[in-house]
Amino acid sequence: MAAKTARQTRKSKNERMAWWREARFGMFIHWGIYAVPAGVWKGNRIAGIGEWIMNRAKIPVGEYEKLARKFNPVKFNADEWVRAAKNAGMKYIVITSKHHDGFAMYHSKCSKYNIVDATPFKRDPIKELARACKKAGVRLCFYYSQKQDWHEPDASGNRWDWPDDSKKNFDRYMDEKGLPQVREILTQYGPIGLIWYDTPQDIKPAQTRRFVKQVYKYQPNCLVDGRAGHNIGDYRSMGDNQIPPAVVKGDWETPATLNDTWGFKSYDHNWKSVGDLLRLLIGIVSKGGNYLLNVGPTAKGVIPAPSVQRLAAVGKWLKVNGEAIYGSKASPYPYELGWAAITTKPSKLYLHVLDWPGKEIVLYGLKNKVTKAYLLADRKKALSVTQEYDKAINLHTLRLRVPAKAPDKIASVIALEIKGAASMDQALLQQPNGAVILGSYNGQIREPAKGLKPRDRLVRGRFGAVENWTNTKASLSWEFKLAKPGAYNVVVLSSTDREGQWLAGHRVKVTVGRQAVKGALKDQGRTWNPKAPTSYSDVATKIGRVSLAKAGIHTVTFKPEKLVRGKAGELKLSSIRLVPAQ
Ligand code: FHN
Repeated sequence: MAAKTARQTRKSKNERMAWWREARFGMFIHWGIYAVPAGVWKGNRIAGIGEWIMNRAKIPVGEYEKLARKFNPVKFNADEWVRAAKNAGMKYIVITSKHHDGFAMYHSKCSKYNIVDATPFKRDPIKELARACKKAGVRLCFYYSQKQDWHEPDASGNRWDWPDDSKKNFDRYMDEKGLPQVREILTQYGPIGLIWYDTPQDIKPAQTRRFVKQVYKYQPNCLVDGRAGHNIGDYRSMGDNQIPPAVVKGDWETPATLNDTWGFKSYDHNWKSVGDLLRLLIGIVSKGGNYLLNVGPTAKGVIPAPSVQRLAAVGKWLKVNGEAIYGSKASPYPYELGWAAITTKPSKLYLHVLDWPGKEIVLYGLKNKVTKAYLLADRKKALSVTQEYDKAINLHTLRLRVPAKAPDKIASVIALEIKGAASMDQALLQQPNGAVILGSYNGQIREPAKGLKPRDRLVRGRFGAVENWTNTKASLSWEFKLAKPGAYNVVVLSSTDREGQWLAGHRVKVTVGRQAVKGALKDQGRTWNPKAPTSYSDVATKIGRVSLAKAGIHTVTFKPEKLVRGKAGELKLSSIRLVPAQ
């Protein structure tokens, strides 16, 4: 009967997704009894993310369970948490109702292993959070680990207590704990925005379908994230901290950390700066995604102050510039601009300027007529606009007169009111400061069709670099449109590994039209790669200079000539840059 009612009241996909598409920015909360050890077990710091301590330290269930008795978050205040989210400009909260450790952070009737029955706290924080969210107009959503449950012999993940996989009966686990708990979280706390399943691992399609149907059965308009398994769900989840290098069509979200852990770790102080967070937010939204940014409260129930402070600063920026984020759509330009990012709304284009050039802003490629331009920080003052079109090279140029000093030192947003739907040149264009950025993610891979083993083929890495340069038969090339003829230095940017290790010495050749420059890669300076988590960076090597006499389309090809091998792995090419020579 319930299922029938559900079907009758289910809205269309667009209607169900509407709030989420409008929201763009949400708070992830990883909170559990793993906050008690906070990354330290028996005096040893356990490497990796905090909520994985049970697994990383192979803590037997009987011992881990005892943490519940020490979990007494007396400082927990639901209104304060919701205020932190609201102050940050976040529109939804996704909290771990049960993570991989199997401990329910709400009052579960089908497992005593929950915060009300197993801890001295005895309160149901989810009930308090639901009330606070309702009051503040923030959507409450739940994370639920559907396949891994290290507390249960029939679920996945705990091989230190139950090594024999053949004895596991996952359907039994689903019937006895998984599905009943999903019913509980959907029936005990009012309307839920979405269920965030995670790590489907080897779950079978039929099992995923049961988990997803369970959601729609009890709350037909609740969304399901992209990690339920088998590409079933309402939107796509990127990998953790994964930012795609270019616009991605469809609905997607990046779950991301504020430091290097999800669950609280007492000694992880590697907080991203406010500038990093804003650049990530703008970068994600300009590519069409939602940013789900995590906080990991302590065992006392407090969101760490460095998180709260940074979030408040993001919220302050959003108060001025939120129009360019909430409900906006991805950039109509398919490449990263670098100096700026673009979002759009009907008849509007927002230019988020990250490197303020002073006095004049030039944007290439916008085809629409601009009827009005102003800073979101100073809406009343119209900016003077000129638009030109160079027929010979088919190049549209927009010039804006702007204040010499950036109104915001991280990102200043200019709103452009335009005629018609935003439309931009789809060619890779030179940057207004003269640089040409050829990102590996949009380079064309050329490799012999035959004779290369699959393991020797190039791959596109998660953060846009082209990786696996194991041989000298492959190349990467681009076409771009040059606006300003002149002399250019050729700079190769290659990525470090996760630990910041990088291998020097690869000999490479870059051909620009008929000119070729060659050289060995050496570390001449590093830049943080904003698309990757903090530990990655790009290493720059200038390998020569070319002279480009004519404006218009040019071709660039990158090819390795000799590759070296070492502990830091192979070459990972991030981009080639042509930088105006002084
Ligand atoms: O294993 C989990 C991890 O603990 C954390 O919850 C993240 C958040 O996206 N998801 C899994 C790893 O991808």
